[in-house]
Amino acid sequence: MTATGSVTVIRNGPVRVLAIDNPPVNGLGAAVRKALTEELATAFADADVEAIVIAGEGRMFCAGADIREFGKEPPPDAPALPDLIHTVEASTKPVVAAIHGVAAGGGLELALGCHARVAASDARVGLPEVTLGIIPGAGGTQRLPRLIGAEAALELIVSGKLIPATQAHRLGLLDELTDGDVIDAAIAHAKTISTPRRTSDGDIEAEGSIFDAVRKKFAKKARGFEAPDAAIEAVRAATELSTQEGFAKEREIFLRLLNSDQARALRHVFFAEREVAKVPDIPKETRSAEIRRAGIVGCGTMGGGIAMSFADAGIPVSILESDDAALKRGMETIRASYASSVAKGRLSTTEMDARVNRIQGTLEASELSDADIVVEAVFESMEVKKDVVRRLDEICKDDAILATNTSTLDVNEIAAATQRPEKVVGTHFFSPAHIMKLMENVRGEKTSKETVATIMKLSKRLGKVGVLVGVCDGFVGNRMLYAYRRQADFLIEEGALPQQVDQALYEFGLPMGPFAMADLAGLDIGWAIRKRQAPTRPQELRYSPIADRICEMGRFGQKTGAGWYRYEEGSRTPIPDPEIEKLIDNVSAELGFERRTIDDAEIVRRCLYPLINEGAKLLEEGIALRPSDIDIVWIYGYGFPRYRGGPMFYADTVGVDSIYEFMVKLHEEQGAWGKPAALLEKLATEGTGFEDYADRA
Ligand code: 3H9
Repeated sequence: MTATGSVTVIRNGPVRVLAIDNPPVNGLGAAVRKALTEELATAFADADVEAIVIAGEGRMFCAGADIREFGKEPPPDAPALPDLIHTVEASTKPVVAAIHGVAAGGGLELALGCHARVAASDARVGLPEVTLGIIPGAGGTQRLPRLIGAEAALELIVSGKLIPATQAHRLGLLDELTDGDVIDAAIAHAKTISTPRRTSDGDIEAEGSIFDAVRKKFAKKARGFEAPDAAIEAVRAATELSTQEGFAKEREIFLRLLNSDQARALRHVFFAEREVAKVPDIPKETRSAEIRRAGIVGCGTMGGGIAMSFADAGIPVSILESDDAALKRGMETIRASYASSVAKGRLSTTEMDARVNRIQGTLEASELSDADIVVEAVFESMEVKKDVVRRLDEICKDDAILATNTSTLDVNEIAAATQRPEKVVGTHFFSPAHIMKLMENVRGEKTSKETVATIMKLSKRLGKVGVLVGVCDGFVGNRMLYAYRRQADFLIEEGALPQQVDQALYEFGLPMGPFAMADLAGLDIGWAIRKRQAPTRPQELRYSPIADRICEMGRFGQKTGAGWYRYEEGSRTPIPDPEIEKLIDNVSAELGFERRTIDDAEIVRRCLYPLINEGAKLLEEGIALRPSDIDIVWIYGYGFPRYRGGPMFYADTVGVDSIYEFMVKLHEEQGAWGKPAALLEKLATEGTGFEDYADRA
């Protein structure tokens, strides 16, 4: 890989200003590190230079190490970042960081090596390394605690969050804030320094309890992640060892994590999150429509949540309902949801009022006539949806986009019910829609490029991650979910229990297993779909009757206090139920299964490999654009553990060949349910994986 970037002398007086110039984020790649080392040496040697300011060109100060350099062979050229920062800190001439935009990771570590930090008051700073599966590896875990105390440093490093400059200033991380020119302010500040203050000087102490406290605080968010614990270990070293020993300890941990599976997976997700917004045949310059007003049809759970997403993003929205009582109920749910955010301290009353005021409930369809987009969120039935879009087509202005929030239906058929199929698109929100970040944006055969560009941009504006997918039953997420779910049902017929399947998948890293998830979502909708599909279900394929029997008992999940589990009054904790175990035993006997012991590893393979196989089919069919898009769908829509990189990345870590072999066997046992995807077979035969496939595409 060619190292890019340079360092420019942008002001040349007694205070020399060096600016990192490596668009788009001034990453500290090898060329930048070399150039900065050379410019510093020149400035140190120049008797006319009394002090130095380090700044960044363009949008920000610096986003840290160049992540693309990680894990590459041969390793990048010297100087290494820690050495460069030691050089800065050791300078006998004052060095000041002038921070605007963002100082993140190695960028902030560089600033910590400076003798003072001046920042624009709207800048953000932080050490997000743990989000990449590593720890700050250029002195951050040793210098930051010495500067702001171990407790505050721990919080910043373990959370991985970027914080506003104002907060960083209060913590003592930044010496000065300015609303004016940050370089002018840094030059003025540099002139006031007589003796450089080195952040790494001296020892610090900390109460032992702070380490456990932070571990506890982040336990839920950090479950399964290796880096947060490693970061705690590094900060503890800052409080127990000498500075030099601490630096060595930090480096050792950093290098240990750098090429771990988790760090590779998290880097993959970092780039996947950015790639997902790019649509190969739709260039960035493609015209997109401006969304000033939105309309929603249907004030149920989905409609209400979608309306809140618009209101949260500052877009006024009207919700249409046909029934006055349903509208009142829906609006009340919206208000209650905002009020609960206020009660939890997540929202101010003023902000709640502003958001509620942006949502207008109406019984008059004509109120949607000036909306730039209308999202229908009515009952999941082709006839109902077609009828709604047909009416919208008549009411809405000519250039309005008509979006359908279907989770399974054919968007082409829905589009064909209108005179504007090029303006029809699927927007599959996930429930609860104002919280879940995923939007599957479904491109129909006739959806125009402008409509796609508008929707992808809108997702971002709504604070969502939009993934562009093609038309098929269940799109990407749910189609893969069917394959996963089916095997979970079969496993309990063969010998496992719901709680064991759920536990194995929870241990794998999912937020909950399939049975607890079904109880949460409600079992009745799936039951209705299965009943509808029953006449056309291929009789030769295996079918598990257990879910239907549970519904026949009137158990629809949490909302009825019982489903796959039972629930105590007012509690959401699933309790294994002997009645269900008896039912499972009976079904096993009826179907002629001799129940056997099934271990957790088998459960994970049985549920996940068919899911991955379905992902390969989606790629083959062009429904998903890239393996990494599928990973994003599963991370954002279903809580697939980010540190495993998503199902397709995980497949590569397991080895596509072993997944293929597994599917071949399942095919023999289960017929079409186990049929290996042609792409899986191809990659297995080649001895490659989904990453190679993506690189070639
Ligand atoms: C580190 O520093 C380790 C050290 O402790 C120790 C070393 C020894 N490298 O996000 P955007 C690309 S680890 C390479 O859309 P925004 C990104 O892929 C690093 N590339 O912009 C995208 O490319 P493309 C710790 C990077 O304005 C483009 O830049 N630092 C890097 O929405 C624009 O990015 C971090 O974890 C990078 N470091 O957000 C910070 N950063 O155009 C990571 C970005 O081809 N970065 N790119 O798709 C961020 O969090 C955000 O980029 C930031 C700006 C908030 C800075």
